Amino acid sequence: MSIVALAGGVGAARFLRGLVRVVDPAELTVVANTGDDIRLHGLHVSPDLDTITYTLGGGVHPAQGWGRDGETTAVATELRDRYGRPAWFTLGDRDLATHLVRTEILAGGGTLSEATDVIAAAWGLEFRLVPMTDDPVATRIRTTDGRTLHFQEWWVGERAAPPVADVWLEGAAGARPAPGVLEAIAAADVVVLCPSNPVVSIGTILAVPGIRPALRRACVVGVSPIVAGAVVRGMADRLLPATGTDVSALAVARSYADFLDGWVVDRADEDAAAPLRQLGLAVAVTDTVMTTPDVAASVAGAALGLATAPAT
Ligand code: FO1
Repeated sequence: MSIVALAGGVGAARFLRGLVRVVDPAELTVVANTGDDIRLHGLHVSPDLDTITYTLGGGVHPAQGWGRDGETTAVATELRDRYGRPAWFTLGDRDLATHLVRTEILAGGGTLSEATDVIAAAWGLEFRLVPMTDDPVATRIRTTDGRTLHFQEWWVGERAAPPVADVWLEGAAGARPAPGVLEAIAAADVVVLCPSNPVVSIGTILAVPGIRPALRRACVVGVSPIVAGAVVRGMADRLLPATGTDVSALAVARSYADFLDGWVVDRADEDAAAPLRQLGLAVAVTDTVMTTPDVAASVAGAALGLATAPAT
């Protein structure tokens, strides 16, 4: 059974810890968002690729969900205190090794996919991890006071305080799916949308030309990232209104209606099951807040179960 998972950052990584327990990782391709990528101190940082790599590779900072465990910040402190470099986005000492390897490969003419292969192999990942594109893209936020910020400037730099007027993936028009992405989707028995941010994680993957049409031809199931009208983590509730989508499991499923076949919702959203089924979706209702890998495995099982079940 070949599986493709579309993934963002922390929520996706938590879900993937369960997914790899219920499928053969050798049959799994994870397509990760690169709209969060940012160039800092001359280094190419890919937060969502790294969050997935560190979490599934066993080296993530457990409380943060991003960055390395046992991290230190000697270099970041020196950059700030001795060299007066910007310090709003902290790169830890161990994390820097990843960005140095990635940047070295890119500087040598390699692609982001090639760099990802090297890093994933070093972390012993048993599934295939690919960026959504190897082309330069960046998620941009236009705030209601008229400024245009890089996603990280808004999310980290300004603590997501400024109200958002618009969100888009800069560079999308010229971006091509990374090698193997469309082939993996075409060959997949099922494509799973991880419970990631519908705007700046799943939405950005869908913005890469070719991916959304490919999903329309595939069996696609997803896990709602919204529970009882709220996010489990992150800031989707701050961004969904800017895209005209209500903050609800039902509204997010509707926004995927042109390609979605099944949707897993939390027990708190049981009342969404009937309208979702009227949309023609297969629906599973279960505990979706992934407090442990066991829960994540049951959520993954519920999602995969929709792929084989007839539309109920
Ligand atoms: N998030 C923060 O709130 N503050 C940081 O200084 C920070 C640094 C950082 C460095 C590397 C990395 O991969 C992620 C980092 N993040 C930080 C989290 C990052 O903003 C998020 O992981 C994603 O971009 C959104 O899911």
